[in-house]
Amino acid sequence: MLFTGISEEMRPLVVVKLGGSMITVKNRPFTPNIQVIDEVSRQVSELREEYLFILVHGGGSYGHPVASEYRISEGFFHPDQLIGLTKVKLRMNELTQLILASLASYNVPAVPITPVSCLTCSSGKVEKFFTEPLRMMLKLGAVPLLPGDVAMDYSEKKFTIISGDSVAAHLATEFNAFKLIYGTDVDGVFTGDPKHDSNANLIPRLSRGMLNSLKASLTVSDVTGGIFRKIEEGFNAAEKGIRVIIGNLTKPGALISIVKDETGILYTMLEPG
Ligand code: IP8
Repeated sequence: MLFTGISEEMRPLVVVKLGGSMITVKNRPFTPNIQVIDEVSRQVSELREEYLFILVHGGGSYGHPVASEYRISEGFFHPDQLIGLTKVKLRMNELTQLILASLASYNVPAVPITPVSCLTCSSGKVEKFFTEPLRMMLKLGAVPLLPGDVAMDYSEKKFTIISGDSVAAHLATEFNAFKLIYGTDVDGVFTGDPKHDSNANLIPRLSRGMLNSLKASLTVSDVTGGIFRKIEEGFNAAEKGIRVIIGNLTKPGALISIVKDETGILYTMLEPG
């Protein structure tokens, strides 16, 4: 059966990636940012009257330290890495569970879906993704919730880490989302690191042409490539007509403002082309 997006009578779909930097305390292992998680849940609950949602979350201080200890994203080179798959899953399941409980407390009917069970990769990139259960959930108005995850890989890697950024971009494209929002703990993409450089300026509209100079001034900080992975995946979706925004979802009310195009909120929009 061929599917071409969600039928017109349904609410517009918003895909939100909850970045690890916003939902966890990044420099404190296995520490959630419950306040932020709860505030996002509250906003999703409010927005659900008008929009459908797919929520994707990153690893932050849960998934990344374990994935990097076992060098999972480098692929299989030693049997001792296998228990690392288990340990990454253990930690990511914990984080998913916290988000799920928060969403449930706001009466959001979220259903967790684990990417390792429904997608395969090739050389670290999503190759096949069985999305039928998600489509069926969306038709009912349920909210699929997916983490970045370990994934099996057809190349000599054998396994990899698939970033929530890739999962979110893939799903936004497949379901022809109205918006793809990458939530982080800063207002968007800056000319430098806004946490350490007071001269760094927010880039309100980012095009591919600006990437090379940015690469010289920003660093990559986690096992799945940090901000550049997000930007790269975001451009893939933006070039297919999806509005892609990178914004600060640690601010109360920011998700509602971004979804509804309210004025006064700062963010970076990716410019296709
Ligand atoms: O934080 C990676 O997802 P991301 C998740 O979205 C793991 O890059 C398992 C480290």
